[in-house]
Amino acid sequence: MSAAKKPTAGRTLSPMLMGWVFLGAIFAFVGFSIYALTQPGSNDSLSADPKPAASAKEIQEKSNSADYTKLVGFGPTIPNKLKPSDDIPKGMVWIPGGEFSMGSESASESLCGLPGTTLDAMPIHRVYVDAFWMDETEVTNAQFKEFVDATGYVTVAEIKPTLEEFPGAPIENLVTGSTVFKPTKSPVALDQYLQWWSYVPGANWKHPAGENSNLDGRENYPVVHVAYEDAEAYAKWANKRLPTEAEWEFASRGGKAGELYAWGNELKPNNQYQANIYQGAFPVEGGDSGADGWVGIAPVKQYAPNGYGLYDIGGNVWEWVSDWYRADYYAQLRSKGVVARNPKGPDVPYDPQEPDQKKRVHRGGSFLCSDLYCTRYLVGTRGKGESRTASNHCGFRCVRGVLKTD
Ligand SMILES: [Ca+2]
Repeated sequence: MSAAKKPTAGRTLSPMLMGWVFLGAIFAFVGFSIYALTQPGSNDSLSADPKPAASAKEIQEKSNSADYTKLVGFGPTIPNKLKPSDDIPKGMVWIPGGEFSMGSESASESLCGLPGTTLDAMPIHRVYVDAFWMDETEVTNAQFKEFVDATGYVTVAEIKPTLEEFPGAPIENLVTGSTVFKPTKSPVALDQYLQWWSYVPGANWKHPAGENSNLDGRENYPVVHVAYEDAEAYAKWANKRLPTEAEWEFASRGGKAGELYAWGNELKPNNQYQANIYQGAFPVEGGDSGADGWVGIAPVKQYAPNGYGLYDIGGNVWEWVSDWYRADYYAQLRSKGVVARNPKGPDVPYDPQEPDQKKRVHRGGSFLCSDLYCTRYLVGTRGKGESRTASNHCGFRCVRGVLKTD
């Protein structure tokens, strides 16, 4: 993000809205996750610990004595032993909770053509989360429609921007819409993301590509074009909530410890893709070969679930979690020298690259992530987005907490 792309407060709007002179500012946060895709993790103070990783036994012993901070690398995942009741909520799976090592490490960066992918996901630190239920899939269009039909809820992308939000904008430019990926006609430098994202008038969850598109045949696709508050409203209606970042990562690791992906350490075990990501020249028209079976977004449940029965926990669409984003949050937790218990994120958001924006964390990566460009389907890595900004590659799933285990 160059200094010229000064961030603004509020949601993403069209260049038409404020005039082209503000293009940079507007697209500075059109690209919440674009931004996340393109930018190094952020804080230079988050450096890798040079010490070699200890054995799992050593880490477990140290972890039990709350002195694990003398060690680096991933320790074991120690799930709670409590079993779920027989009353399984529809469409949810049991996540036992427990203690685990959270984050990513510098070695993972070698997997990504873009440097800095894991910086804000370091250092690795020990975390404990209670047990909970989690939606087995991202919330679908059909599920979101049930919510809207029952409540009359209107999403942020469907609300006309006002002059109060954007003082000085020409009246004719105050139009509803959202951010849509548009592949480029020819190869472009990957540091110019404005070239493949557009603010599309009329785009919203019911019209994902713009006003002439609809959801016919897309009932089982993840809902997109939802801002954080839209996801939160759905969760409340469903008697659920959004996961914390720690809950999300515990769940996504599927009971395993320190592996690169939600499904293991190989991107394509037995030469089979395990998630809907992007293969080929990014972001060029026709560049995505769809070798994983899908070009663009896919219906839910097209790939095998992870160890806890979660589908598409990597790839397909980014997922909102409830934590505010701070680039140095993991370093803060680690510096306390104890296992972080049910961490809920920092009290105040802060992204040093766009300090005026209030961002929440995104997790999981999307159908636009590739080894050339993003790789944030790496299970320990993080994304981020301005909380009122929606796009066609970000959705969510919910959780329901049921047990206290301490
Ligand atoms: Ca794909």
